[in-house]
Amino acid sequence: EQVPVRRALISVYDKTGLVELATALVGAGVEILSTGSTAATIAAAGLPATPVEEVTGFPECLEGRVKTLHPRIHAGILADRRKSEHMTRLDELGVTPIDLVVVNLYPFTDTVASGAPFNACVEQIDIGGPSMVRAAAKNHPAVAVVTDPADYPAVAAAVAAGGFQLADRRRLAARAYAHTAAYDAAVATWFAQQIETGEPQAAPVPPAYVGLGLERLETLRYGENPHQAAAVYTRPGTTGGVARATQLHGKAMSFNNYTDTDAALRAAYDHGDDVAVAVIKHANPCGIAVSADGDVAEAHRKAHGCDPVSAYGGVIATNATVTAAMARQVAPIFTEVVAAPAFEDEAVAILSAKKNLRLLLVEPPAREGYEIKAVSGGAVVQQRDTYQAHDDDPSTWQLVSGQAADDATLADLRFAWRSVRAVRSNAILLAHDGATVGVGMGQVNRVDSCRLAVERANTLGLRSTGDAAAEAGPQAETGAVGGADASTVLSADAPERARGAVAASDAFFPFADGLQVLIDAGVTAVVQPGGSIRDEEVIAAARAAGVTMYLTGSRHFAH
Ligand code: 93A
Repeated sequence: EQVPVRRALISVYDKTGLVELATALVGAGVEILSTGSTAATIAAAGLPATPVEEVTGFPECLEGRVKTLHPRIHAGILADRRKSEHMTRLDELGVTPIDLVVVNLYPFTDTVASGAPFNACVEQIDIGGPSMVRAAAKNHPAVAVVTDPADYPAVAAAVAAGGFQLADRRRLAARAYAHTAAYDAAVATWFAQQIETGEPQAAPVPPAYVGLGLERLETLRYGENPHQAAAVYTRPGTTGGVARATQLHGKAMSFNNYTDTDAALRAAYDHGDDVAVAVIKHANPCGIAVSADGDVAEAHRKAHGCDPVSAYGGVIATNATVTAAMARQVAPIFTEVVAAPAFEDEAVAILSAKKNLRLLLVEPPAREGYEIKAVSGGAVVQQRDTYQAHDDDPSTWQLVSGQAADDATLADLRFAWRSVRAVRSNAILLAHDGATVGVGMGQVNRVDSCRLAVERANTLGLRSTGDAAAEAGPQAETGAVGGADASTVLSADAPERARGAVAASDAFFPFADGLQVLIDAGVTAVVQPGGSIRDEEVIAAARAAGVTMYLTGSRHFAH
C-alpha cells in the first residue's frame, strides 16, 4: 500500500513553498522533473532538476502551450504498476515511471477578475496541468497528486517516511478532481457569458451617473423587469462588494440578482466575527442565522429552516467559506445565487452541477460609503447605515422592563437586533438560538409587522420527525425540490416558534398594540429603540406581562 516516491514531476504556476518542497524531495533522494520557470526556480536554489524536454526529447513550444503534453510524460504517470504488461512496455519504450505529480494551474479566475481581454483570458486556460492532475489522480493506486501548496509539508513528511499510503493517495485524488472540476466550471461559465454578451452593446442607460463618480462596468440584459434597460456601475477605488464580484459559475447575473445579493451580503456581514448565513428573497430575509461553533453548514441549516417555503429561488450569502457540507445542503434547494468570500473546491464542484445556480466570489463589502437613491428630478444620497453599529453592544442598552436577560437570551437579543436592520421597514424579527424564527417585513404599520412575524413563526417552520432529523439538514421541499431522505418535512402543524422567542423592532412601537401581539404569542424579551411619545404605555404593557425589554436609543430603518 505504501509506494516509495522515486521520481516527481513538478510544474507550478504559483511558486509558493516550491524551494522548501524541492529541498525535502532532493534530501529524500527523489529525482525531480520540471517545466520552464519551475525548473529555473529549483535550479536557482542550487538543487538538481531534470527539464521535461530532456525526458520528452521534444522542445517546449508554441509559447508554452505544449510543455508536458507528451506520451513520455503521460505514460510515466498512467502506467498501472500492478500490470506486468504495462511495466514491460514502459521498459521497451524507455519510459521511467513518475510517482508524484505536483501541479498548480494557470490563474484563469484571477485573469478574468483583472478585467483582461478575451484572448488573454483564453491563453490562461491551462491544458497540460489539468491533464497531468487528472492522469495522476486516475492512477492513484501508485501515484500521488498535489495541487495545493498548503499540502507541501505533509508531502515532504510522507516522502521522507517511505511514501504515501493508499488512503492518502485516494484523498489527494478526490481533491484533485474537485480542483480540476471547479477550474473547468469557471472556464465554462466565463465562456458562455462571452457568447451571451456578444459584441459590446450600445449603452442602454445614459452615462448620467458619471457626475456621482461611478463608472459603468457592464450592461445587463434588462432591469427589474424585461422592458427596462439596465447596467452595473462601480465606484472607482472600491474593492469589495457585489459589483466587484468574480463569478465562478452559472448564468449572467440579473439586475434583481445584484440587488438581492447585496441585501444578502449586508445581512451576512452584520454579525461581527460570528459565522453567519442569510437567505434573501426580494431584498428581505427568509432567514438569517449564526453558528456558535463557526460551522457554516449549521448556520445555513438554521437560516433555511426559518422559512423554507420562501427560500425557494432565493439568494444565499455568507461571511465564511462555503464548505462541501454546506454545498450538499444547498444543492437540492432551488437557489439563484450563492455569494461568499471563499468556496472549498469540492463545494464549487458540487454546486457547479446546478446549471442555473450562480456562484459569486465576493470580497467583504465596504462598511462605509454612500448610498444613492434616485428620486424624480434627482437623487438622494446618504451615508450607509454602518455594519457593527455602536448600539450592537448590549451594554449600551437600557433595561426598562422585566428581569435582566440571561446570557443565552441576551445573545439572542443581540443577534435579533443585528438582524432586524436587514429587514425592510416596518420590521419585526423573532429569533431563537442564533436564528431568525419569524420575520415581519415591509408593512405600513408596526402592528401588522408584529402579526406577520408571529404568524410566519408559527406556520412556516420545519418540524422534525425524529431527533436525528434535526441533524439531517434542510430537506423541506416546495414541490420542485426532491430531498432523498426527507426526514425533516414542512409541517402543517408546525411548532409555535414565537413562544419563548425574543423580538427586535427596527424602530419604536408607536402604541402598545404591536407589542401586545408579541406578548400574546409568548415572546419573552424585546429589544427596540424607544423614543415614542407613548413609551410609557408600551413599557407598562411589557411590565404587566413580565416581559424583558431593552431600549437601544437608535433606530435602523431600511427601505
Ligand atoms: O500551456 S499548457 O496548457 N501546456 C502544457 O503542456 C503544460 N504543462 C504544464 N500548460 C502547461 N503546464 C502548466 O504550466 C502547469 O499547470 C503550471 O501551471 C505551469 C508551469 O509552467 P512553468 O514551470 O514554465 O512556470
